Amino acid sequence: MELYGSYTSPFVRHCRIAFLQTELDFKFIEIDATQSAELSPTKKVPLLIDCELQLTDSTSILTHIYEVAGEEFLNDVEEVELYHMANTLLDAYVNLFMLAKFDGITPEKSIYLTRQQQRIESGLVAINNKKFSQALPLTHAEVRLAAFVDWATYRELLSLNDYPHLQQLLTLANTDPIFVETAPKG
Ligand SMILES: N[C@@H](CCC(=O)N[C@@H](CS)C(=O)NCC(=O)O)C(=O)O
Repeated sequence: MELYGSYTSPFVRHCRIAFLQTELDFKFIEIDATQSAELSPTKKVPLLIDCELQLTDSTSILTHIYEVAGEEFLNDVEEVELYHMANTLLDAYVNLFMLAKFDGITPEKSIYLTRQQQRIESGLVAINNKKFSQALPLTHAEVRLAAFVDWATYRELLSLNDYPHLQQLLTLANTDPIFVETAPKG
């Protein structure tokens, strides 16, 4: 299987973590935004190619990886909720990050970005109030959440001072060698 992506994307990181955890054979091919726009119809990373199968979203890629490995992926409703809530906030953050980077548009200049900012703040408070694993292994949703907060702190978009449970989760995630090995770089 070939996984296309960047070393910074948290969506790609989750797929790399799944490959390393399941020990399935895969080739990682680093691509930039221009290449992803050419290779993927969604113009996003990750992209997975497995013979005739082309998958353009981290959730379908993870579903495939765990299915091939014969392992479970997201079958508890609370876990599905946390996983998608983390994705909603991550999408909002990527939106903020991209608009600031490419167009110089910040929430002060955009009503919709202000709403995205508010979504992130209320979402983080709600997620921080949830209960998380106190020891490894993390659930799939917790891995997604840890990859998200690690990326947002790496990009200096988020400080975890006001979110102690998220900080604890990230500290625990960083005791997992695979999580550490896949940390954002570049
Ligand atoms: N729903 C997608 C989101 C992927 C995504 O947003 N990837 C970002 C990188 S972190 C991207 O490629 N963005 C390019 C763009 O927005 O043009 C998934 O789960 O794979």
